[in-house]
Amino acid sequence: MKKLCTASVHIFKRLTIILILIVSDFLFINDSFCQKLRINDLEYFETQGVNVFVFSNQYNGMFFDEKTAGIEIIHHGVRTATGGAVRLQHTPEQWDLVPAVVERKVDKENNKIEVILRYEEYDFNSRIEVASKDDGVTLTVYLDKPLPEKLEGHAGFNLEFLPASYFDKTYLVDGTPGAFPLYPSSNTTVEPISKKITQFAGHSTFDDRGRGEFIVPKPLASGKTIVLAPEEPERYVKIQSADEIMLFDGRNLAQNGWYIVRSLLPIKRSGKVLEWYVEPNAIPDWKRIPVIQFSQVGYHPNQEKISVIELDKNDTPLKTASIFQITPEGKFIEKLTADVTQWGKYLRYNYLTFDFTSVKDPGLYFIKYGDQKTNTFSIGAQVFKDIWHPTLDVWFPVQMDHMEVNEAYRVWHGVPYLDDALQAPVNHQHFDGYRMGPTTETKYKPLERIPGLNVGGWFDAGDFDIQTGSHCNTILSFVNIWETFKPDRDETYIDQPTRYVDIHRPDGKPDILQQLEHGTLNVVAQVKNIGHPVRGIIVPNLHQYHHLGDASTETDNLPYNPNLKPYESDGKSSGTMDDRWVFTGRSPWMDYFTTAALAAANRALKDYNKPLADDCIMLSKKLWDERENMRTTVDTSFEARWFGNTAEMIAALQLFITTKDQQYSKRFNELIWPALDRALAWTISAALQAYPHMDNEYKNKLKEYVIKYKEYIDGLSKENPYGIPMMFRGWGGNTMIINWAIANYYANKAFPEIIGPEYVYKGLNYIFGCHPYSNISFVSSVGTVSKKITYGNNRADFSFIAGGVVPGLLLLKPDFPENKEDWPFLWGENEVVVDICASYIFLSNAVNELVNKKN
Ligand SMILES: [Ca+2]
Ligand SMILES: [Ca+2]
Ligand SMILES: [Ca+2]
Repeated sequence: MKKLCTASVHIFKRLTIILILIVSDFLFINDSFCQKLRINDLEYFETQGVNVFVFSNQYNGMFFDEKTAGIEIIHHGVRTATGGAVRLQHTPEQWDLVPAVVERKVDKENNKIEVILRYEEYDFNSRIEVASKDDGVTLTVYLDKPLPEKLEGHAGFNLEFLPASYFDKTYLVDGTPGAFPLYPSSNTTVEPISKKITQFAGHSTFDDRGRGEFIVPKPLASGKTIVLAPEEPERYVKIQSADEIMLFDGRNLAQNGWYIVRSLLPIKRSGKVLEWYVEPNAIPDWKRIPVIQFSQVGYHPNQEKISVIELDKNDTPLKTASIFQITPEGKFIEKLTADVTQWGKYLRYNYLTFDFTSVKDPGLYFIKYGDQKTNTFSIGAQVFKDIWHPTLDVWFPVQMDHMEVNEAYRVWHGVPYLDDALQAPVNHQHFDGYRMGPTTETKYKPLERIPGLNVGGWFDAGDFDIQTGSHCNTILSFVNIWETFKPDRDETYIDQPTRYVDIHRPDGKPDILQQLEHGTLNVVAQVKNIGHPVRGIIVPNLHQYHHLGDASTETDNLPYNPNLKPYESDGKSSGTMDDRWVFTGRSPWMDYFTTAALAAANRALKDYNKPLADDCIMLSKKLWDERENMRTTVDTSFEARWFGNTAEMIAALQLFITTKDQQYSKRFNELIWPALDRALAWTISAALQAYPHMDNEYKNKLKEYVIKYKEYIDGLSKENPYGIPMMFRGWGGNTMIINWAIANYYANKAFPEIIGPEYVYKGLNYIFGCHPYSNISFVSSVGTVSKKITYGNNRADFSFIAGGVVPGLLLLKPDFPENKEDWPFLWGENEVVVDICASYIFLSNAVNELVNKKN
């Protein structure tokens, strides 16, 4: 007889033990009935405390191995395992080949999921069957044909475990103990490059310094039974096989590697070639602890204050929640106990709301629900006053390209990329999404030096490229911030001639204008020296691209000299081809977007840096006029399809605001109304930004759209308990939520009788902690508890850059939202990018203005 599963015990809990035993003897003959892990309606294996996903998430080909695909385990509420698949390396890196799913079959009746995986490059298929058995699953690999010879000794079945989930814990391999290494220091060996399975498109993450070799990690341990964290019921996993199982540390090759459990597939065999039994422990009747979600920054006294409480679906909601004030004596005073409201189910959790709007006394508070107490937060008139300071004071300075950046005793980085930049070669597919077509679309020959580009700009994100598109976005935000709020905050010393930045040191100049100038300098340099804006500027080699550390060491900072040998230098130039490349393909989208950014920059810079402001408007008009002559061409670029002609609309608007020339308002009017009809939520912000500059006919007509827009935003509170637009793609949705709240600010400003200020606050409350999964503030160093681990260029230190706003929640399909705070390397959750931070500064100022407005 199989061991009784918990669920069955519940069914029979009113019967006597004897009756259970008698009944069970004939009822439970069928294996599947008593298996703990059963396939649910969402087509993954589930028991209380353990979920096993089998390719619910697939490798998408965009950034290759994102550590969010394959067979994955959600273990007591935390995703601890990923990448279960046939793989071609012991410890696959991001750009190693990933298998495509040819077929996925879910057999609910027999509790089995089967996937066929394919490596096109090797014409190699494998079939994996995952089936519920006892307290775990079996993972079985079948081959129709023996392994291709080239994959012998390479192809194996891997399952990856999150290092952060196993830090400070131990393992047993056939009874032999070991501790999981906090830092990688296991053994490796070097093999000739001829034996290497080539990475994506022939790129290489490894700089072999011309030696024709690569690194192969050796296992930490190997055996037939591996037990992970036997001491910890929440993390205990047992893996058994008749074949050898190895345990690797993937971090020897890449800091974002995981611990990997792996068995090589046998050579010259077909049929069933490997079987594992995997048993993640399930704590009986486990329930996830409720998460009380609220703004870590706190609340203005007059603001609506609604906490969202996230419950395990097996949890029984309590009737009430309370809020306590903390006195100067350290005493807790209960201010309010009120009924909670059931919102219902969203994704995998049940939600309650707790309204404490009536609590208005300034002070420190915490919320209590059952045994759960939150950390402390404020209620006060000034809670939003400083929330954008870390972003402008610290985050933006650290991102500044072509500058040395100092902060007190710390140098964030030296002056990088003085060797910018070479014309990218034609017909080239780059690994970060950049592409060159058959011509350069410039006067420069492939790999010829384009002068004047080693100035201004920001590192796009956790990587170091200059993306022109996000620069235009950021420039537009900075102009809007300056024109709307005039913040003259000065806490940064920025000296362009000596390329030196000093954080927390005023220099008599507003930082917003200095940052705006810095971004504009690079975009202007592009248009001046190339003739049009480019897609971006980025290192050519993959072994440079994954750079972690000081940006000034990603290249050698010496211009490339083909007369020298690689790694050879004459002190002024070098023979190493490491200078960044300029991807110069021209697109209408980028032209128009740049037209808009430069037209706007002219206004904010004209009293600050007149020559640069003059260049901005001159180049903006030049791009517009050239585009007018080319308008008949159909743009099939990704950006054009994605953004439609909103970029042209924004260009026309910004040129109109700057020049007051009617030709631009005419074009804006031609474009805006169809755009509003096509995609109201996406274009309302532009329409509202135009509002103060337009005539009464425009204003009256727009009102109808704002009424419709209100219906849309009111509908959001039926879609999720937060009442904001949640969006789940391969990247968290915080940018969209911030931009949504900004649109609501413009709507409130133009039509306060239709759109109230709460629609603006909601977006910021979400960013500050009233969001699924956890209640952490998504802005590092803002709020009582905020992101301490993000995907910045210092991510290998498990650290953050103050003021950075992360993308937020990633959805692991079908129902698992995630934002890890113990692992920085999931870019879709934790990578801070320039444009979101500029939007965040705008929204922060907007909320400050609104809460302090006298009604
Ligand atoms: Ca990038
Ligand atoms: Ca300053
Ligand atoms: Ca160089």
